[in-house]
Amino acid sequence: MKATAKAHTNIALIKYWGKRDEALILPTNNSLSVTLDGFYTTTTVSYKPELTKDTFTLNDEVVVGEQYNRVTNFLNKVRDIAGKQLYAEVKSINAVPTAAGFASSASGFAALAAAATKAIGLSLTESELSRLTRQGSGSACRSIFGGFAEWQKGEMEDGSDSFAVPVAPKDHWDIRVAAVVLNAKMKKVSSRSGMKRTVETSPFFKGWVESIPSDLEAIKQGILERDFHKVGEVAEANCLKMHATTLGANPPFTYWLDTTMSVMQTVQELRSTGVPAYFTIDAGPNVKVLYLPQDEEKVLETLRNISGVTDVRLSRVGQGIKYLED
Ligand code: 2P0
Repeated sequence: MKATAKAHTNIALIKYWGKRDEALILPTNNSLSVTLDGFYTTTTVSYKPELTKDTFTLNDEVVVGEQYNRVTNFLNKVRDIAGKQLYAEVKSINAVPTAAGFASSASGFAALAAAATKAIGLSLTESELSRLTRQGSGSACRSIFGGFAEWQKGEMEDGSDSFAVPVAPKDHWDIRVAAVVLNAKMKKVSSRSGMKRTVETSPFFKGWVESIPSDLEAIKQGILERDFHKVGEVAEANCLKMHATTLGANPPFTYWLDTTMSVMQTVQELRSTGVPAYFTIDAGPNVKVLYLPQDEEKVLETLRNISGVTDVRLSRVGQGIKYLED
């Protein structure tokens, strides 16, 4: 009744931005991401008859409140599927520096889903695991797979066809991602509430959704052909479109800070000097930069010299869910 799993974060190149069903976490559009090896969560789940409720520690600290509720609600789904009403001790270690602005919910829920289902005796296919993981946090369903993965939104109202599928494995292509950490702090609109406000109020949301199929087709072709310019161009434009929808929301908001803009402009300038580098940004101010291995030194040096940048963390393409021996 005990299992440990490791899952990596992912960065979306085609963003998940908008839900059509908030309870089931069903998205309005397909998204596509690359799994990253530098940032991961390792989670051990042990079901114990003596427990009267679930317990959850993150980096050895007891977690309570909303974060705890999301974990225990997710475990309820696992218990329902298994038909076993046993409480669990959940211990997670995050190797996702929160300052790097990577959503730890992706690696967190992917590792939790894998460990919780294995420990309770379920043996799910990767598709089944991805579908279940989605109900913990949407972007997490893509972290079941390594390399490049697409979350297919599905058509069914019950979410049965909404899960991620692999697009290309880890070893298909050695691209790199630099996470650029900024020193500024801001009052954060969570991705959950930000996308909700956008869906409900932004007149740009319709255009966002309509633009997804052609972006997806182009980026998948670019990935399969290892066409870095194509992948970078589509990813950067898709990110800008996502962020444009927030400016149209009521009340309007943006995740960008002045340094976010500096990094974006520096990446575009770098590109004009012949170094292929492209940016993408999630629901926060930090920027992720895509580049090729041969340009690592130049990209790193350029990013580190931007005023307001405190750290740059590098990552390669990562693997999918891994079960560890207890
Ligand atoms: C993504 N983001 O595709 C997009 C891009 C943020 C911007 O997925 O409500 O934490 O748990 O399903 O997965 C962040 O949203 O939201 C996210 P929930 P999640 O990575």
